[in-house]
Amino acid sequence: MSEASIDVSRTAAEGIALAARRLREARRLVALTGAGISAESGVPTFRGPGGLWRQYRPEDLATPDAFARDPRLVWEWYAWRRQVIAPLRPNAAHRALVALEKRTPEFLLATQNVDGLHGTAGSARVVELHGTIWRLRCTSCAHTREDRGVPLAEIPPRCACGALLRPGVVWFGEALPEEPVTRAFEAAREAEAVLVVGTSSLVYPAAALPQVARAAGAFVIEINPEPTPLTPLADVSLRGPAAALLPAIVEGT
Ligand code: BV8
Ligand code: ZN
Repeated sequence: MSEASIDVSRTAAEGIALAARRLREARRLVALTGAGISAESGVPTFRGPGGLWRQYRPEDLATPDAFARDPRLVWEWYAWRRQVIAPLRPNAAHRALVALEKRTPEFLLATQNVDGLHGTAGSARVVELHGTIWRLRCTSCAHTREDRGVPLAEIPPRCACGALLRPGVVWFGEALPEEPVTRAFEAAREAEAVLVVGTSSLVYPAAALPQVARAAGAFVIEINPEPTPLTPLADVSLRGPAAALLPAIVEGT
């Protein structure tokens, strides 16, 4: 039975203090982030109010079928997202995770985000479970490159070999990159605490990470303005925005 279900009257301040204590005591930590941690930097979340683009849902565009059917449309969506994200900066929540990483002997940040803001903020021990919007890779040869050019020279971009380039992200129905997933789940099995920030906990296998950590005995801390399917499993679930709550917790550690 998680502590959250024992004392539902706990105030936010008590939750923050408990989370801060657990993070201070932990030598082995895993953090899982989703689109919500970048919301206060201005990045539209996937499923929130700003998540729609023209009349399309992300789930309809972030698939190999959509790309095969209409590569130009899918690239117009990614080009728009690159254009929106390019000028944006990390926020206090990204920076709080950098501070936490520096003071935790074994720390791993697993992000579902493709915006690259954790790296820009200075996170070093980070795995991008769903890839990055700043990488392009060829649909035919092995060519892959980092490309932060905004706007892109041509849409859809093409490889020197003539084939289409695609965004270096993981689409629905595609396997996640093996090395980041292995690192993330190994760390989750060893973690004493897992910090879950700004994710709707709907997309697998990323959403399984906190559950694996919990099954191995980790203390589960969630930060989200809304409840999620993870909330009933969390030891502490703090209702609020990451850029306010995360610094408060990390400063308390
Ligand atoms: C796989 C990259 C198997 C691209 C993304 C049926 C058919 C096919 C597949 C499936 C199926 N049923 C289930 C599946 C599996 C599927 C899945 O889980 N689907 C879900 C929707 C049910 N998963 C997959 O397909 C994965 N692959 O299973 O492959 C396989 C195995 C072997 C061989 C072949 C195949 C691939 C999943 C990855 C998909 N790619 N993105 C791109 O970004 O363009 S997922 C997409 O959702 C984003 O990456 C995003 O990060 C991720 C999760 O969303 P969130 O980050 O949580 O964002 P969201 O908007 O949902 O929520 C934001 C949250 O923040 C909210 O809770 C909100 O309250 C909160 N918030 C808002 N403001 C703040 C805040 N929090 C804090 N502070 C704030 N200020
Ligand atoms: Zn090529």
